[in-house]
Amino acid sequence: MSLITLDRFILQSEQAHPAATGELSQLLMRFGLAGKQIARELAVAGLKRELGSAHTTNVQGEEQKKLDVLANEILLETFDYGGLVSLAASEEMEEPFLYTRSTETGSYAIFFDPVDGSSNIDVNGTLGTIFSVRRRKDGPDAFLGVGHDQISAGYILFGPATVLVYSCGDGVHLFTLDPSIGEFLLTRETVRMPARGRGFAVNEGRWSGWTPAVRAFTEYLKEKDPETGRPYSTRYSGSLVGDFHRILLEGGVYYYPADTLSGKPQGKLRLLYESQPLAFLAEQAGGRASTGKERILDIQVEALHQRSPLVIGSMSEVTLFERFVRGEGAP
Ligand code: FDP
Repeated sequence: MSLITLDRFILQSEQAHPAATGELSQLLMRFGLAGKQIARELAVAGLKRELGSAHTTNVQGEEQKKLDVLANEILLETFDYGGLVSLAASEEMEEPFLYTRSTETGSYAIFFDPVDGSSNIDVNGTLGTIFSVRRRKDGPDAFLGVGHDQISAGYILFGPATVLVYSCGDGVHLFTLDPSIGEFLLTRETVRMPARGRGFAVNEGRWSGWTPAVRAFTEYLKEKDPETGRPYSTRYSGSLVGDFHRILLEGGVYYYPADTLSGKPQGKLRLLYESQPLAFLAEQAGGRASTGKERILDIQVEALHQRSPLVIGSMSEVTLFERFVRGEGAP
């Protein structure tokens, strides 16, 4: 059986677009390279005593772990040659990083969350890197736009295996790292998210800050009703990438709603490098992503670290969530 590496798959996919310059292909391959480097650092961080706090906070006031900072540096360095990228923005940097050597040539802007699920770092839990690619725009607010501006998005999941999932708008494709040859190999092409699942992922400890509609939806999922397949099972890992990956494969729903008691009226997740890239993947796989009222990809981003509530997953559960928000309840 011939092995289809990530690079081979990307190059073969490029042939379907005769006008392609090859730049996007190069850029996507670089995310594969960065993913391998981050995976290596995560695997040995405990041995090298690189776990724990960096004793700094990011722009959102969240504690930065040493590995958040290291993964951010790896990603920045990965795109610092070849003239592909003019701007990078990340959860870990207050302002966008400008690649001064590529100001004129770089056709792309990239956005990433270097280590998603940071609270899992010190306990050897599931982690992820989320990325998004847009065409470069000029001007001081070059990152502003809507989620539909994304031309590619993906994530790397660091679990028992390291998995890379991406889409360029032609379906969602899944690769698994084979450590023995140091290559991501195609394991599933054109992944389809089940239209309905049996699990839900939410931090229920935040219940007291939720709206009555979100509470009612959660209660509904937990009620016993064999006819509709309830109760659902709770599956929450503390890593959005880990939880989304399960939902991509098995169906179900993840939500991080507004939480007024914790001072998060817009929820916790950031549009540019968390919600919109995963929304792009969800829709490409046949699922949905919403705030509860509005499609995530339709949201006009007005600030680099802008947050919004997120409900993402199977068509059936996301639609049901929206019904509860409108006060309609279950059909
Ligand atoms: P984290 O801040 O720990 O990096 O990115 C936000 C995120 O992780 C998600 O991955 C995760 O689902 C969520 O926050 C966890 O937040 P709570 O601890 O509030 O549940």
